[in-house]
Amino acid sequence: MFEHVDHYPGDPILSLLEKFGHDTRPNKVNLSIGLYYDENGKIPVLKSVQAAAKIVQEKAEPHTYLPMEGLAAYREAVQHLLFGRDSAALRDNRVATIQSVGGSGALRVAADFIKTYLPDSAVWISDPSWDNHHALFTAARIQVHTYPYYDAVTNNINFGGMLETLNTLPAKSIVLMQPCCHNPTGLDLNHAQWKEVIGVLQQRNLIPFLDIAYQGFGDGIEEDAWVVRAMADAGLTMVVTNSFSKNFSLYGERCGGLSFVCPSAKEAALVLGQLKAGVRRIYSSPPLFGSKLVATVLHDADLRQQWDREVAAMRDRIKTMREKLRNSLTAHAPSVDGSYLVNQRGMFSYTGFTAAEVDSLREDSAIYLIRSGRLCIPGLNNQNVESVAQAMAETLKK
Ligand code: PLP
Ligand code: TYF
Repeated sequence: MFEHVDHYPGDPILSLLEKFGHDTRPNKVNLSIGLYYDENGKIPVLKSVQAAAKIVQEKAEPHTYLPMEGLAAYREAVQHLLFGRDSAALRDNRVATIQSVGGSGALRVAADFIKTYLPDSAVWISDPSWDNHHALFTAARIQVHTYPYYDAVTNNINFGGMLETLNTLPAKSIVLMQPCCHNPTGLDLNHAQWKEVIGVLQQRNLIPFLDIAYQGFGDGIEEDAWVVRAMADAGLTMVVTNSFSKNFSLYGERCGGLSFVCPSAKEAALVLGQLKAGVRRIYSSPPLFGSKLVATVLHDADLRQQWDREVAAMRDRIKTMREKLRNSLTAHAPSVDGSYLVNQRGMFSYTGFTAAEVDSLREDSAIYLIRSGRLCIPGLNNQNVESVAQAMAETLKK
């Protein structure tokens, strides 16, 4: 019956994690999958989230269904976090927001909506981008194209190439961009460059799709939402997907959001209705527990402050590890320019290492990067950063 079913080779990132698990070398270092690890190599349970869990537990509310669009308090918190409390779009009721099954679920529900209501629009993603972007839109039968983003020669953004391509796109094309901490390159546009992009989006009547999975890991929770707010304030019609997997360390609770900023309150109401219908057809309603945790933290002044501090601690540790790796690498290989390590932001650095160099690091030194050369900074700690730098320097000398 199922002989004809295609073999699934697995997700390259998750397969590599499995391989790491089977590696028996005691000094092995995992710098592959995008998870935030603390200084002790553990995935943290945030104190603010622990306190919220206690509050939720003590209330002992029934485990009832959430509505299709999710928990109201959670949806409001998502809106304030992304658009700011004083957002004109929110005040005018022009934003339709649903709770989603992680950031991935938001992307898929958005993709289904786009396929139905903008059937002629293709999606343009950065080259490179998170691999799953391609898969999620293709699954919804949407055409996916890429715009230039990473310049391997300069290890920087090819902004000219990006703008040139955006300037050729037909009206109503969807342009997927990451507001901060770009996965996989760690390279973000600066404000001046974003302003230029906003100009092109307006001029050509393009639809920005902002996917923000690392809010707070770049410059700060508010700061990292800058372009979301700039685009909303510029009056653009746009889609925003967000994930709390990383900044709440709530990976498995599947907490995300999907927001459409619409030209009018009437359109926002129509869009919300169809997003609910889309959810109903796929999974009916989102999970309850994680949404209560996030809503509890974000609506309680003390817990919110505690969360801000905990996100700041994660962000600062990432920055410290970037500096330490750069300093040690420069000490071991003075001719290597390691400045990219401190110029890139968020969880990831694109090292420019070739697949052969990544293989050599893994086979000779038990250091695991993604074959694209992506290095996940939070896998570093004070115990391993020196030996990683040394191995990187040796690999570059080979
Ligand atoms: N978007 C980007 C850029 C990501 O890196 C990720 C996950 O790491 C997601 C979306 C999906 O997030 P989630 O794990 O919440 O589905
Ligand atoms: O890019 C990453 O490493 C994260 C984690 O199927 C991830 O996005 C990787 C693969 C996957 C889900 C999450």
